[in-house]
Amino acid sequence: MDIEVDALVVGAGFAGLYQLHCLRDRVGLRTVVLEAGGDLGGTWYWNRYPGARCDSESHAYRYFFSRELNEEWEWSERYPGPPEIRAYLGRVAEKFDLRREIRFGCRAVSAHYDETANRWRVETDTGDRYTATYLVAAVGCLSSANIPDISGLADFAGKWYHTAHWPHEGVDLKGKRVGQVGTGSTGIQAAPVIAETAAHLTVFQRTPTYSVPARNGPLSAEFKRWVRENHEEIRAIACSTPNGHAFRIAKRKVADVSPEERQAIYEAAWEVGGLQFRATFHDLMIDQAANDTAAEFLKGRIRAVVRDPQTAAALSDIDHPYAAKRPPIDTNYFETFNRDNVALVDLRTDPIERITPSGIRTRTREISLDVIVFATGFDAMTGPLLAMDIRGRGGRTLREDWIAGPVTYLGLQVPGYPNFFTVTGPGSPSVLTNMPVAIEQHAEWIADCIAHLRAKRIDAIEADADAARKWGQHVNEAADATLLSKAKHSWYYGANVPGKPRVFMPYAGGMARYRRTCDEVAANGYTGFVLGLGGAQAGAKSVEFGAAGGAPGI
Ligand code: NA7
Repeated sequence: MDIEVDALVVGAGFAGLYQLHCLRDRVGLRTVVLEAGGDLGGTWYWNRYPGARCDSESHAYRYFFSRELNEEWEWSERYPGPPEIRAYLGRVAEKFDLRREIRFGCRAVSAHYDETANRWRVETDTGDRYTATYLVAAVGCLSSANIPDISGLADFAGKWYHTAHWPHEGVDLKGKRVGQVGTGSTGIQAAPVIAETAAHLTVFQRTPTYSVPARNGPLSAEFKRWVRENHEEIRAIACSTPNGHAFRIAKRKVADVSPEERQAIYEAAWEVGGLQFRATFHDLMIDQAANDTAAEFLKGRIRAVVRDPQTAAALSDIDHPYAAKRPPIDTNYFETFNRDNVALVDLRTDPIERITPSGIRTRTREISLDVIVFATGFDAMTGPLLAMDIRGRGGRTLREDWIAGPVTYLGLQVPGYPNFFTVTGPGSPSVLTNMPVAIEQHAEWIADCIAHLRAKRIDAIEADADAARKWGQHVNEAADATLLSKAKHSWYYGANVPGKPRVFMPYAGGMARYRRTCDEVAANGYTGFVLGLGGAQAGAKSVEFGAAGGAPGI
């Protein structure tokens, strides 16, 4: 089928849904959304592993554009789980009548820019062909699963699963010997729940990591009322913090308080739980000595909880500053290692050699397994974009153009790809923030930009190559101004995927500052973008981003 639309959006998660609403209902475009999954939800459609839960607190994990929507929706727990998030998105789709524009079970496989027609030609795995003036990738940052290439996997006689492709009908782990590879945010959520059902769980840990208790629980009627009545205040905080969460980062520095006060502050934050721990001091992410104090506190907690000294040492021997890699939050993760049916394998001293038909063989032993769970993360940020065959001007491919790492202007556009936008693309704060807040800002900016083009009868917008180069430098400088640059083996640098270029991908300058930059760019006539084909109506190209630094998100 050949279908002509004004705008084509790829992905029906938080980003695609809101982008559809903005483009169709605010700008008035004929818009279609392509979604590979069988229903709404994006990451929450696919991630159904045991213990899956959002790390953002529910009162801020939502759209803020509609007060009415907020009044009609109540989260039940402090951190929502996938079924409740899917129900929320279902409610959004129903309220704004979004489903009729979404084609489920339809994956965009290629998107080629036709220079002569100034149109995007998109093909799907269902054989449909779309032609669109505007193409928006709302494909998510963490949607391309990273399945490690460990020899022997094909011969494994048991079952194996990646957490991001968990079977919708669930997996019965009762009585099974389970091996879990990976101890990031996902593995830390999964292990305690798997251990409750499985006969035995072996956790294979490559890099130990910090974790703070999530302290999940049902929300009180009083809190729910407070959320309903304080929509604007919560929104204002989430839009003004570097991380898009609805809590402020303390202004004090670690050195401003005595060691006793510091200890009391950390203990109180530990009791509150969650990502707010990162907000205890202003300089945790910019000063190594300050960070060391938080790191020591958290390592001490691991040693206090885990009874076996060897296991405690392996779990707490952490080699990077706190929050320099994505900081997980957990429910009884370290406590799980006190169970009789749980064991830890430290891959730094005893690496995996291969998978055998009956389990995993490390350098020193063979561990028999019925099930392997890969909680091994994602080909983050660039993976979902590069999975499509995207071609811009002159037939150049995005894969060629990003061979040394992603090149974007503001994480919104790529030079050479007119009228192609990315929601929370590489070079934007994205994964360092509470995602819905970053998504809302991008979707609105893109819609306003397209409305501007149409009002002024401008046929195209494209990132200027020089502006993108400068933005790339700024993204690097912003990371280097923080301790994020001290964990070069993080997925923020693409280090978890063999062969991936080591480039810091998200923007660490903070969401609030980034929002101001995007607003200024638009207010000044889209500086750094070329407006109109051939640059006849080029926007002013001079573009300054100020000094890097500041408190990054988490
Ligand atoms: P992460 O944070 O990338 O964690 C993946 C884990 O898997 C991490 O412990 C990795 O160790 C480990 N891993 C990856 N590849 C291997 C191989 N080949 N062998 C052993 N261990 C491996 O992904 P998550 O899904 O936990 O979290 C992603 C985001 O989702 C999270 O930040 C939230 O935003 C939600 P490594 O640290 O690379 O040594």
